[in-house]
Amino acid sequence: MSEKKFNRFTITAALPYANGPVHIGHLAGVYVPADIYARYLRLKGKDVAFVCGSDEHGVAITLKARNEGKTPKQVVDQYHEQIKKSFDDFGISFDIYSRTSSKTHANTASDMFRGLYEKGVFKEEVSEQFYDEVEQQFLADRYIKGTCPTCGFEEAYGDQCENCGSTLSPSELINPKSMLSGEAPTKRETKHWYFPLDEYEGWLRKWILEGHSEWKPNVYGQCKSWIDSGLRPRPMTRDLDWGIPVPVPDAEGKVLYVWFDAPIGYISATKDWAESKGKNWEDYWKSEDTRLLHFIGKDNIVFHCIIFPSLLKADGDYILPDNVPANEFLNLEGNKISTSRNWAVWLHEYLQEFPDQQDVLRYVLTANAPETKDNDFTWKDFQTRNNSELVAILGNFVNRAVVLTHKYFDGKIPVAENLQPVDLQVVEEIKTFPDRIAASLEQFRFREALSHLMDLARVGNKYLADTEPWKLIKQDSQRVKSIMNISLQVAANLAVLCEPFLPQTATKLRTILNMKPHTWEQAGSEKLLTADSPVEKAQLLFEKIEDEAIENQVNKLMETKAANDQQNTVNVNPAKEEIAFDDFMKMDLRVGEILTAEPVPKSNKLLKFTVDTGLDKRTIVSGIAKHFTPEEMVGKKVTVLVNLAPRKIMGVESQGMLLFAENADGSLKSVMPAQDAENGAGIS
Ligand code: B3M
Ligand code: ZN
Repeated sequence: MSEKKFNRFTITAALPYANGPVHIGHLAGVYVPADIYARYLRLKGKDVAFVCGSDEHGVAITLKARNEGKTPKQVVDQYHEQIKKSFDDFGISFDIYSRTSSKTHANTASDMFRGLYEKGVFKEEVSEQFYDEVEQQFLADRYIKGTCPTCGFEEAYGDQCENCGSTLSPSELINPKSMLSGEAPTKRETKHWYFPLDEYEGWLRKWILEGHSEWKPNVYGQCKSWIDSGLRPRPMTRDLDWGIPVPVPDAEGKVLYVWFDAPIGYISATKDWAESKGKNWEDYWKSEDTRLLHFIGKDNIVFHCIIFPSLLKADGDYILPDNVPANEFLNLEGNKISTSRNWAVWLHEYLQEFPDQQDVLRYVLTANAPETKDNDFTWKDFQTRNNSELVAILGNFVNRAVVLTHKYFDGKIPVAENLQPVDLQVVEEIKTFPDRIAASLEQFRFREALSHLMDLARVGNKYLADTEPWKLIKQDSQRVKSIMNISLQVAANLAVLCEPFLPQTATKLRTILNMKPHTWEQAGSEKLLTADSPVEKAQLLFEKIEDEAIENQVNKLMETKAANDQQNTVNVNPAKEEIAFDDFMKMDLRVGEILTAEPVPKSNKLLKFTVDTGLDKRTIVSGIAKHFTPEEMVGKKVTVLVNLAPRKIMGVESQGMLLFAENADGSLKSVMPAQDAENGAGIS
């Protein structure tokens, strides 16, 4: 497919929900790679529409508004601006950053829905949905919480368990509760418009599984497993009061499903952009010589590869994505990034702490991008990559080339003459880089592309180290002229080729070298800079990051962790139902002392104790082997429930129970009476 001749590119980047700021996971997964690609294409002189915008509908927004005591509109207005600014700050070069609350979008999405409706594509169906009797409204999947049937996590959402990752439907939850009123939801009948995805299965199989085997394995694999497990009709409408009203008769109180309207946001954004540029938007969406690419994270694959293309196909007039280079997830210091748990590096906070160092983050996130598997961001790695790669390799090379030119030649680019084999070899090497980097980019291998770029800086460093101009300058300044010229040409090539990855650095480099922007095709030459023109005084491209700055970041995360843990402990297990005083008095709790302790054979959980209860010495079995060793228990005072009916556990009769405290993470802590409490003393 990619050999096809494309004259135009429509590049989309997932529309972030306007319900929170953006973090490094967003950048690494979607926006940096999309931006690298768009910038690269522009440098190649291609016609590019790079579009994005805020996703402002759906339950993600209404839930946030509810939690913050705001209206959905207040929420999206606030975050839209913040997100837009972060993207700007990090040089994400969208041609337009739009929003799905725009007029153009409401019209585009409504027209699309109506068009499909009039073609008879949708099936109307009445079904039972969860309903909150107190709040008098239907409940979206995300509004229902309950116990996950797979892992037992009690806070699973109706559509997904965030603990084990399984996809759920609300009716699978054990003990479902409405998040609005907290009551158990009832079921009521409601009508919705379904898109018959099942009818597209054959077509999808051909189009993706046969036609797009070049897609990244993680993307292709996910598509295949969806298609193989059978596709079902999907409702394209929802009972909600926030979104685009369903534009057909008998649809009061219903809005378009956010995953119907959001991808259409790409089209409406393109329309607004085209209009402002005097272009025709249809060229970018309906012309076979346009290459449509969706940059997304892995959780959006099914929507962009299966559902949205099927809708476009049903409409009939649109081109389909030629590739969907989805990334996996970026974790942070070993844990999943989580907005609700504040386990993230927020872009606006990063810039407060590392002002003007956008490119460092872009670099690290690209070098460590989760292209084929989930990856981990650590502050230590961030520091190392900055100090030993950006500073030591790229920054150091440019700095030496510029400083020496000033020292020896008054800051004027000297002429290269009588090139020696060592110079010619560098000239030959320079020529290979544009194609090398491009080949990786064309395959969406951004990490590899970036490492090629750094190799060019390495070529420069090695050249200086091999030729040692500082030793030659006294006896052969003519020779040094050539060396400095070639070195600066390497730097100039770096200025062009680093632009997609490190746009801020590219600008700085061009300023230092007094260079106009060049195209990708012009790079690869040892004649980018003209002899005799001046270079500016050296300015450091990157600065060393000290341990202290890194420790601060790590400490900040540790504080977040501590706060989360504390919150967890407070939140564990809601109170049990009330009991009468007499019920409590039935329990005979005593101070006991562990006399002996040993593991129960064939069990990795159980320990068997002899306990002096003051009344007698008896055997008690307790499931604490994962938390305590037998040795550490001997001699300890314990709280014992002595009048619990005897039970046989793994063949051993246990006469009573030892009491422990259980933390939210399941770890057990002793509940120990004071060491001088006497065995047999009653606890009440
Ligand atoms: N807002 C979901 C997400 O942020 C969604 C993407 C829409 S892309 C059309 O994961
Ligand atoms: Zn689960």
